[in-house]
Amino acid sequence: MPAISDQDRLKLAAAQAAAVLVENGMIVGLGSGSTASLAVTEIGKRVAGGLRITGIPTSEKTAAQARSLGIPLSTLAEHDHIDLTIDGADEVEIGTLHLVKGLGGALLREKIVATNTERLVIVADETKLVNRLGIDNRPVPLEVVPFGWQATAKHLRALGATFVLRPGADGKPFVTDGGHYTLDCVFGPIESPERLQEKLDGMVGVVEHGLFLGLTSEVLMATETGVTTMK
Ligand code: A5P
Repeated sequence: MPAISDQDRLKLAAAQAAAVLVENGMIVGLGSGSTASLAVTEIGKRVAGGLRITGIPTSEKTAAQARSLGIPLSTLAEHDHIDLTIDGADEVEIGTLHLVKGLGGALLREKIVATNTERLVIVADETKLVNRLGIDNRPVPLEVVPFGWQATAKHLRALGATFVLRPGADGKPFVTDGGHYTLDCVFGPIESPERLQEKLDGMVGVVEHGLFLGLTSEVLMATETGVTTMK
């Protein structure tokens, strides 16, 4: 078996700490990305041991993983109130707990699930902690409509962003579960995420963006000294 990296060890610690928060009878949002996937595995072990929950997956990949573990799944059509969602993040802003999400390619469904969740628990390792979103030119992913995406990109350029149209494994544009393209946009350090959110929310062609503001209930942050809860 390949040796587990330090970062993977931290991801696992956060995932395990989150999985124990799941209780019998809960409707549970199942996140996407490598850290959330470890949490799904842990939840799967508990379901195999008799825990009864219903999962709402945030991506086709997570749905497939959950099915393979025997986690019963449903949809927002059946359950529009989710008790607890466990998901990862690409950036966690210290102080506000604002997030950037979407490098894993599932931000639209993740945001729909997060918005309908009572308690959003983010699992992350310390590499995700930032003083300001967008620092070090980290990108904010955007799901955009393929039709006329170049025109949408022109408006993003006017906001001062540089961007990359995310490629898929086949070299063609990556297509999300919702059939959209992803633009990974660099805005630089984001002084006012709220102002940027307002601009992106109002931009035709942008389906959703990776700024998750005011949605997080708590972050389970794994560091070398243990997992701390940030609220
Ligand atoms: C998926 O679209 C993302 O929002 C992930 O939650 C995020 O990219 C974190 O992924 P990792 O846990 O793999 O870093």
